[in-house]
Amino acid sequence: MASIPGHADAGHGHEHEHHHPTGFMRWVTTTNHKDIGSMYLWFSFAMFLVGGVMALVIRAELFKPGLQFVEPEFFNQMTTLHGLIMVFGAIMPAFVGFANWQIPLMIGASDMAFARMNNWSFWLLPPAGTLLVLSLFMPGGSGGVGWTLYPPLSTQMGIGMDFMIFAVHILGMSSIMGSINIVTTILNMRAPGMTLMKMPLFCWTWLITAYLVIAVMPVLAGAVTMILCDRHFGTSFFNAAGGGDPVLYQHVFWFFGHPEVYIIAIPAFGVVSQIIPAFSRKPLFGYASMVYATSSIAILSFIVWAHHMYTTGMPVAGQLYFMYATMLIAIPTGVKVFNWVATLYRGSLSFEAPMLFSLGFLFLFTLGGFSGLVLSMTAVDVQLHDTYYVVAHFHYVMVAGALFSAFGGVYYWLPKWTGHMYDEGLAKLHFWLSLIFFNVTFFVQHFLGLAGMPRRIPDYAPQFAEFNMISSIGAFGFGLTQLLFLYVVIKCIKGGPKAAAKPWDGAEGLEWTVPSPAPYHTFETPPVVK
Ligand code: CU1
Repeated sequence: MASIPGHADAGHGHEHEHHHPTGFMRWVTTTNHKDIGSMYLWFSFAMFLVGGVMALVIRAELFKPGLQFVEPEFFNQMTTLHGLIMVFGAIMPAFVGFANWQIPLMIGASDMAFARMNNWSFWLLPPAGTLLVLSLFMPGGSGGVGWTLYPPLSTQMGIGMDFMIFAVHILGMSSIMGSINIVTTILNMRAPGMTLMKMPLFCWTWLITAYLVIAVMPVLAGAVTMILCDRHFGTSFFNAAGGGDPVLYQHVFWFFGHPEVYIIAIPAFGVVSQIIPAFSRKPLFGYASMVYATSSIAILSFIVWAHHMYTTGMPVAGQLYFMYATMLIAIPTGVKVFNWVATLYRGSLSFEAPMLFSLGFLFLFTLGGFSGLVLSMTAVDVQLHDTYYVVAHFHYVMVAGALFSAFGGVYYWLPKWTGHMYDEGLAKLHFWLSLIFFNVTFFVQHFLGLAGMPRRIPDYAPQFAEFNMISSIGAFGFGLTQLLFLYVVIKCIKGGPKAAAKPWDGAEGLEWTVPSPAPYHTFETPPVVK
């Protein structure tokens, strides 16, 4: 214990006075994985609200045809920042928060391997989030590039782009350091007897995700650095007039971008793989096949990137390759979905909020997978490219997939984190309202896309009016519902019925997917060293 530098709970041999900072300084200086996990989760929620307000600006403008509330230029900045903030500021930090809280507890480690780097990983996030938002206030604002920052627009627009490039660099550093911490912790700090194939599946999914992060975040950094060079240092990577090619950016970006989809999805798989067995009172079905399927998804995610680029004019051989390679991912994904269903089969099921969100995840993520399969087909995608069908598809994966899983994880672990039970009635209400409003918002967007409505456009032809009105009503309902989530969480932190050592009828004992005894640092014996 004492060998871990800066561990907040551990007394340091060389420190004569035991001064523990309190209040704000405690959070600034903490090296404790639980503190840092909480900060990640709160930061993520704050960014979720910021990105959510931007989504509501978009949906308000699209409520009816014509221009109502905002200028087209501002609308385009909203689509750009909404995407960047949700991907890098909300979803990724949320799952790093879960990793910080749970991985040391699950593998029986005293803390994360590099406790001080952990602090730094987190504290890079607030300045990066601030830079993203500040880009809005620069001359030209955040531009209309979208979260993908495509040239030529990104090489020509105002100084807001430099803010976003800097933010992406810092966010990348943060997630790479977080991932190095996770890999090192899992590989070096497991309790005796906990072999890799005995780890709770959440640890496996993060181990795999961390490798993805370390592999592709530098690629994104390279892509935006090339934009920076084209902007300020006279290069022509993406400038046709100087011998470059804007399509090169798309290749580099999506070599990062597709694995990024799985950086978001795979930890969500991990959370759901903890919850479904606990509320089925059965061990996870097909543990080993889950590990292999998740690894296969991660490997395949590197070789499918150009399915985002079918309309750039690829050779037919390239189109066929990327189509079939993309379809291949459905196989290991199917293995996972069938394993979750088999875990449910003949289980002793109960339907508390974590289970409800996991079942919502299972159903709706699979639907998002199917629309992904539709889009993987080149001939179909050429029709649907940059339409609302794509927007509907990836929101099923990102919101009903990653976000629902995160909600489930918060409710599942909240009794352990706070010592209190949350208000189950309100949490169930949160689930049902989220489920209904999510589908009201996004299901109709499939129809808009099939009818040809383009994405990232502030105005539209009158025939799209009805579905847009429905979608906007759903979006405001979904947004308001999340204030209920905030209320339930705060209420639980402040008090409520005391949570039992095993709040879910002991079923979470199955969190250890093997019959071997749990490691000694479980929730029951928290690793507090005086
Ligand atoms: Cu992709």
